[in-house]
Amino acid sequence: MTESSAASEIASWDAAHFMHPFTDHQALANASVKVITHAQGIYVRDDQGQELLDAMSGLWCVNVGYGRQALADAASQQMMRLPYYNAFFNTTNEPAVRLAKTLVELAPPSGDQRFTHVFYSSSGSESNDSNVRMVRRYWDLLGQPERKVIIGRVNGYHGSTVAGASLGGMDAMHAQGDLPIPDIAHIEQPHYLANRLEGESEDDFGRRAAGWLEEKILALGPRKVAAFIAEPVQGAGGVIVPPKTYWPEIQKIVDRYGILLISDEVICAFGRLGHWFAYERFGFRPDLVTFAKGVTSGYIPLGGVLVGERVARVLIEKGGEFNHGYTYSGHPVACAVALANIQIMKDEGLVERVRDDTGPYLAQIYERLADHPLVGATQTCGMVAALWLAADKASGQAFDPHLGVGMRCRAHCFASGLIMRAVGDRMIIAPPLIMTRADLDELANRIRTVLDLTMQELRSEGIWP
Ligand code: PXG
Repeated sequence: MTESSAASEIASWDAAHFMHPFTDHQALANASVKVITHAQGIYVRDDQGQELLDAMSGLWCVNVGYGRQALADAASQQMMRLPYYNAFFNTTNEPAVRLAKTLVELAPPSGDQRFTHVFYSSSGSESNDSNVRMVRRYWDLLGQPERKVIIGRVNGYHGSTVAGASLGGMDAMHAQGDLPIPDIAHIEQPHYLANRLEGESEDDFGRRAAGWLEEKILALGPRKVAAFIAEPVQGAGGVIVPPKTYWPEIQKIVDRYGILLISDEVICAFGRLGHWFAYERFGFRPDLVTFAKGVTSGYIPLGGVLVGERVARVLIEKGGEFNHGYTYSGHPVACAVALANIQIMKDEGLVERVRDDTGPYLAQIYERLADHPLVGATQTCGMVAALWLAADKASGQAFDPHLGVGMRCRAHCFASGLIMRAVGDRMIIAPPLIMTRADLDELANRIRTVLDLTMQELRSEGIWP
């Protein structure tokens, strides 16, 4: 069998049997599927031999890049020593313990509390389900069972399970399957370009956007509110970086009403924003921190929650048995890979590199890309960035959404060997943290090329002057 006949079989079996996540399968059948076969460093390769610069790190996760022998070795050695054992019935395993200790040591103190414990799952979605269980149990144990409502944000993303999708604020997800579940509420996102008032400064907007939390708490009744959950920087929503006044004001409000604060750092932790955990960058003090993705650089599924002393003490000292957990909580192979991944990040100084060198350099690159006629605005934070494609740069007028300008740009990206994601007309990236300045220059060249190609296409159709 030749390689290409094998490839066409894979594509037809894919259409016949594989139900993909978040996919319109009829549209996929018409578009034809791309089979990714290999990856090395910052590049992935498909079955046609095309090499693509992966500026999305897979799906916001391959922080140390592809092809790391140390991670494969950690997995295979752990598989041969102890591939699996549960942590339910007075048993434990060494990688899970070592990783929990490592994670709480990496997490900076959250105000006057420390992170003391880790609850493990296998994904971000499950971790947020665990958050819902822990938050409700916490308030029950404190004799305030009426505190049930968890407030999330419009356009926030917290996963795809029933609880995760409910906490998130994606209309398209809520429209399928009667979501959100009861006792979840949402406030508007701190998206300056979309939600500012005429003449309002970014700082003023940040404080006003945080004020929506207080308004919601008061509308619900403060004694009914259990927690607020948010991403430090919204990822799947389109890389929306809040104004610097936002998080300090949110902190004041959660303190004022005594509600728990959950920082969903599934994307933002493990160096993505130049810190091990993003709450440090924004200076707020969460009680629970959701993690997944970058903890293993996506080499193997692992997620979890860092549990601060405030919650851990109540659950442990007052709670008795917590009737919640997964077969794979503390999976030894996943935890061994995470330990090896964190070791690579430490040895190569990747967190500091993003904070002091490549993060600021990416910001410079995006300032220059903002000059492109098609770009209405840019935002970066550490190693995430967004380019907003606008119909009129001067007035900031958006394109008619029916033109699908973001999707057109994404098609040019793929054709030109670059992976960027389109969220509406926001083109977003989250490149591997191993990228050097030279890699980022190459990325900038490819981005400029696809912007030019997109502009030419719009011009040829009379959409652009
Ligand atoms: N929280 C956040 C902040 C996330 O970004 C999850 C939770 C859920 O994690 P799992 O491991 O259950 O997928 C995520 C995941 C996108 C996209 O389109 C983003 C995610 C997942 C799928 C697609 O950008 N983030």
